Amino acid sequence: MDESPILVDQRAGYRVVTLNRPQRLNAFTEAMHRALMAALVEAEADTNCRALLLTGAGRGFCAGQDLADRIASGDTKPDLGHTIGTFYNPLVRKLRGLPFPVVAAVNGVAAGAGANIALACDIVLAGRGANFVQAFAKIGLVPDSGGTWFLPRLVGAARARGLALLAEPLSAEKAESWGLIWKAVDDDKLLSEAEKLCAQFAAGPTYGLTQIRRALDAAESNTLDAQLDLERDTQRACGASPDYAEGVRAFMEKRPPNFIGRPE
Ligand code: T3D
Repeated sequence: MDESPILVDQRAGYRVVTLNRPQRLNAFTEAMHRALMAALVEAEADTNCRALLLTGAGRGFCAGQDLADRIASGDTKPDLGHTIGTFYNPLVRKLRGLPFPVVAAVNGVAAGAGANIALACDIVLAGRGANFVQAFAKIGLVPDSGGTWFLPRLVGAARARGLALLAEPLSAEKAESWGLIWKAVDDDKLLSEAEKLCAQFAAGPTYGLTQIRRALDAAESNTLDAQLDLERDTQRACGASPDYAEGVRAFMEKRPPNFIGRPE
């Protein structure tokens, strides 16, 4: 097994990024944070990259913060606000702001920040053997990496409270039926299904797709009035894009569109 904490594989039009500390269920160390951020920045700078697949090596997706690093600090009180501000929050912001869709392929347990980083992705697929655990309450913490924001919005207040306060594992199938994730799929089909989605996105109208994400995120805090204005402005920008022109032409000519993925 490669020792690098993050593996990057190039595919036609997208990248597969794998969290690679399987012996610790891909728990986050500073080195893994830095390598993951570098991989995302590099993908963002590559104009040929039009989707990203995030998954984990081994039997887990990600077990959140590596707690061995916390015990190592002994009696010294760690400043968790510092690590959240330096690593976890920038990671969630980066995932949410990438100029292409991000697909999480949750291949096993997703715990603590690992669960919420999956939820920050645009589409979450999970193998039927996977589960999601808001493990924070078990160690006296609160759901971070956007957990307190994502959970009530995705599953409603009562289920969000139950998940956060009880820290019980939620199976992939229940996560799908609760609306926490897009789909639970057979474990042996997880990667191929996620790659299929990425290939679809990589051939899609990338600019328009990211504008959909932006509009849906804005809707979380906008009034209907403000959202209608945002839809008008976003549609104006999308309507001026070459992909819109191509999409309409292709429809009228009864052929598949050939999108370039850029706003101009
Ligand atoms: O600190 C900050 O900067 C603040 C930010 C916090 C963000 C957070 O994510 S806080 C939450 C941290 N994560 C957890 O509390 C989850 C801890 N892990 C677990 O509860 C369980 O391991 C799982 C439910 C994820 C999986 O259980 P299971 O039974 O499938 O596996 P296991 O046997 O517990 O784990 C396998 C190995 O991975 C084991 O090592 P060993 O005994 O084989 O040498 C275990 O210690 C290790 N491991 C799992 N999670 C972590 C970990 N090692 C370090 N840190 C972990 N988070």
